[in-house]
Order: sequence, then C-alpha cells, then structure tokens
Amino acid sequence: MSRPNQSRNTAGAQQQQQAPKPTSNTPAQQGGSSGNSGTTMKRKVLIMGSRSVGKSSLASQFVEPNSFNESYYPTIESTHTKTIKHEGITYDCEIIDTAGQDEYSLFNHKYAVGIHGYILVYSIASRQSFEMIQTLHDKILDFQGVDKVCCVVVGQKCDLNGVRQVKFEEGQALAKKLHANFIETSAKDNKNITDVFDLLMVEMRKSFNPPPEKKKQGWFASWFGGA
Ligand SMILES: Nc1nc2c(ncn2[C@@H]2O[C@H](COP(=O)(O)OP(=O)(O)OP(=O)(O)O)[C@@H](O)[C@H]2O)c(=O)[nH]1
Ligand SMILES: [Mg+2]
Repeated sequence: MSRPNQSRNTAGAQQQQQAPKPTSNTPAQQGGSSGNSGTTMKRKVLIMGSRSVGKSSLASQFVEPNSFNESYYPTIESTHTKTIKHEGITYDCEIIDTAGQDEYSLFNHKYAVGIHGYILVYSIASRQSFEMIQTLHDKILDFQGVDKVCCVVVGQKCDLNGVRQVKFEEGQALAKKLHANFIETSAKDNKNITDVFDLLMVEMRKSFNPPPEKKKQGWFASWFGGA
C-alpha cells in the first residue's frame, strides 16, 4: 500500500534518478561554485531513520503542508521534489524518503553516492530509534570515506512529550558529537518542519557553494569606497 500523499513511490532503485556522477564518493563541489545567486542548483537529500519514526510524515508535510495522516503506510522508497529558495539561490531539491532501517539493515551504497545532505530522524518516544542515529551516521561516513557530512538530526514526534524517552538535551548532545544541527519536530502539529530543511540548506551551502569571501580592504580602498 502506498501513502496517498507521496509524490513518487518507487521500489528500490526503480525509476530512481541517478545521482550526479561523482569524481569521488562525495558530491563535494557538485552543483556549482561560489557566489551563484540567480542560478538554479540541484541538491539531493536523503531522509533516514528507524521504522515508523515519522520520516514520510516529515517529508510530506514539507512538500505538501497539512498532509498529515494518522495511518501508517511503511515506505519502500519515495522521492519528492521541491524547489527551495535560500539566500537568493534557487535549489531543485530531490528528497529521498527511505524505508525504515534497523541495525541489521544492509546499507545501500546509493545512500552514500551523490547525496548532498542527510536528515537523520528518530522519535523522541523511542530510545531505540535514537540509538540508531549513531549507527546510521557511522555507516554513512564509512561508505563515503569522509569524516563529516552535511547532516541534521531530527527528534520527531515532539507532541508526544508525555511518553518521551529521549531528552531534548540528549538529542542536542548527540548532534553536537556528530557535527550536525539539531531540531525537534512534530509532523502531526506541523512544528519546525521547514526549519529542518532550512538548517540543512545552511550546512549544504557552507560545504558546496560557500558565498565568496569578502575581500580584505586596506584603509585606502575602504576610505574611497574602492573594490
Ligand atoms: N504523534 C505523532 N505521530 C506521528 C508523527 N509523525 C508521524 N506520526 C505517525 O507515526 C506513524 C509512522 O509515520 P511515518 O511517517 O509513516 O513513519 P516512517 O518513519 O516513514 O515509517 P517507515 O516508512 O516504515 O520507515 C504514522 O501512524 C504517523 O501518523 C508526529 O509528529 N507525531
Ligand atoms: Mg516512511
């Protein structure tokens, strides 16, 4: 059964758009150079996490606000596209919503190739799902052969505060350890959903198309308004 509100639900690699051909395992510098306002760039984002933590609900709410569905439809793989404007640049984002993982899931190598940023989701009501985040992050680094990736850690279902198993501070501390941003969200209450993507855009901008550094000006140039 597929979620009624998903943009495109594909089984495995079927119909999956090929990642940009990387020269290495990382998509570093793919999608353009610095200071490119006015252009459109492509960004490929992967959402990962344990089963039923609300990955699809998060993606759906972002792509199609007020689309929250109480029913649970496990995902095989689903791809959404959305155009995002950030700091004057237009990004064509491909958002890949993966099937829930557990510690025994095999890591598909396509989850490491050509991906610009990761959204790692746990449920604040499931300690097990929280513990999966470190495991997933380790696998990503391993496959990419790097020591840092653009990443946001998301504590989903924060409306379930009464049955919370993971403190806000624990999520924050883990994200810090992973050099990632952190945010708690509720797809149900439509809380902080767009902020997840904003945080990731900031990270991706720093890594892939940093704004040009301002030239250091001598006193003479700054005095006369020179370049
Ligand atoms: N209370 C609450 N329930 C949520 C929230 N987000 C999702 N759910 C519910 O949690 C269940 C699972 O949501 P999904 O979005 O399908 O979870 P998933 O992580 O995509 O699951 P898989 O595709 O199997 O990995 C559904 O019944 C949703 O309605 C939330 O923010 N709060
Ligand atoms: Mg899903």
